[in-house]
Amino acid sequence: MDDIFDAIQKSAKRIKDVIDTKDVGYSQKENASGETQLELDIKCDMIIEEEFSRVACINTIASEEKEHAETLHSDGQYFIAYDPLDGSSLIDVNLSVGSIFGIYDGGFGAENMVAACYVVYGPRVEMVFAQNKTKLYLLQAGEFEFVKEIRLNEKGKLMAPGGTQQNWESYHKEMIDGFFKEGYRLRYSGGMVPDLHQILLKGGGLFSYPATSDKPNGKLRRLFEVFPFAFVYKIAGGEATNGHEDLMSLGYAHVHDTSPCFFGSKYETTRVKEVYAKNA
Ligand code: AHM
Ligand code: MG
Repeated sequence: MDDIFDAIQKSAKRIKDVIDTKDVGYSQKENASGETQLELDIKCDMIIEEEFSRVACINTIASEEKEHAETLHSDGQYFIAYDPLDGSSLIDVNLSVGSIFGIYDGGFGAENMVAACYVVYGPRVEMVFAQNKTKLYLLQAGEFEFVKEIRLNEKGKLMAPGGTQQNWESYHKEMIDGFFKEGYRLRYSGGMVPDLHQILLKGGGLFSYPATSDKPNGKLRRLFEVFPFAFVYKIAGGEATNGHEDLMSLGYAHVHDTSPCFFGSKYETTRVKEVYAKNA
């Protein structure tokens, strides 16, 4: 696992350099989810693949930018699913973006997840690594330094409600409105990494990307986005649900499968489950 941690750090430093220097024009390709891939997405994907290919314990990788999983070392123990540059469309307006990694032992699937990690490229570069604890690191003078362990409060103050509101279910809208009436404050940039990072570091709240009429299975991908953040939040003392089930109890059929998702502290996720149970 140390080798993987090291390869993620190397990738993050290289990605930071690319973000700082690379032209961000659109390329002509589409990724497996049918979205336009930025040249930057492809470059970041290549960096991570290159770093992971040097780590013998990594068996197979799956990336948001690759249609299929790829085997690197057939006798390796770990399977890693990653989103090389989540929120990359925010780069041209200079908002924060991130890389997300889910580390699985013996095969992909939430039940095999043993660690999860994300990197936020903002005014500073920070990394959160969750294994038996959720730990925050800061990139300083070329090295990632441990800062502190992160723990969520039972109840937070922030609300990050994703998805197009016009396409929300009415009970979902009522629930979100209810949180705002209770005093929650809106904090939504459109990048799940900085949005979830903010909630984690400010003690709690709720991030949601629900099922909507245009996206009945949500938008966020299980292996690269949903399971890793579910793991990070649960280890930090929070919860992660699709409204009915724990996100970590879900399976997947295809590498790019999505799921509605809610991540937060216990107070808010308990409300989500109550509201969704009534409207099943
Ligand atoms: P991406 O992987 O193509 O960047 O998409 C994922 C991003 C998340 O960071 C964010 O929470 C979500 O898409 C926002 O979606 P929307 O634009 O529908 O609000
Ligand atoms: Mg993404």
